[in-house]
Amino acid sequence: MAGSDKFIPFKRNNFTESELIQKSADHYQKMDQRRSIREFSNQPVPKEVIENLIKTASSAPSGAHKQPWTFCAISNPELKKKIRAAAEEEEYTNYNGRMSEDWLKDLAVFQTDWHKEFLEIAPWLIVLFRQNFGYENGEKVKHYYVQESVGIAAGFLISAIHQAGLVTLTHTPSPMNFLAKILERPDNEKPFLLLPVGYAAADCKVPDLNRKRLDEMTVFYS
Ligand code: IYR
Repeated sequence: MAGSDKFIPFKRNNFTESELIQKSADHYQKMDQRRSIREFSNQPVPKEVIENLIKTASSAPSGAHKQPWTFCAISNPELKKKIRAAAEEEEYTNYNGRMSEDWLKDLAVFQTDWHKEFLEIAPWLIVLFRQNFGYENGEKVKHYYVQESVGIAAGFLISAIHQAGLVTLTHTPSPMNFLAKILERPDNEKPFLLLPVGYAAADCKVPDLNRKRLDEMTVFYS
């Protein structure tokens, strides 16, 4: 197992109510500034930062603590070029017939198209793979709630990227199996998300979106 079979003391916090209110409000303010970014600077980001981001993502909870994920971190220009070419090929087909009229209409505000230059400009690409099952000492082992677990890890990763002062985009070129091929992943791994990571371009603009109000998305049962 990934750990011992003992229980150990949990180092708990014991904040006052006003501390809780302050801390949660501060965190909300910070997280509310996060935006999905498609215009990246090519300014390098140290590998150590990427390592810290991935370790944070892997602190996410997972079904039976199986940690059913692999993070591929790519700064190699040749690989980024290959990934861009393959993603653009799929996206070209998507934007020219594979996506419905409704879908294209819903995307209009984002002004996206099949061009994905950010895949080469961003200093890092992180490709998150989900492991449908695992291998331990060459034996297949079961994984549970894989989608949920990897989705939560992706959320942790996006949050960590923002906290570090960098930007990303949850990019899902579809279909995405070209990523498993290019990165030569084993048969238990399927691509889940592709995240370019870096600084935003100096002249970067984002769509003017609103977030749901609390009362539009919350039901209290007090
Ligand atoms: N994968 C395409 C299309 C796309 C789909 C959704 I849903 C988005 O929120 C944004 C884009 C692309 O990346 O352009």
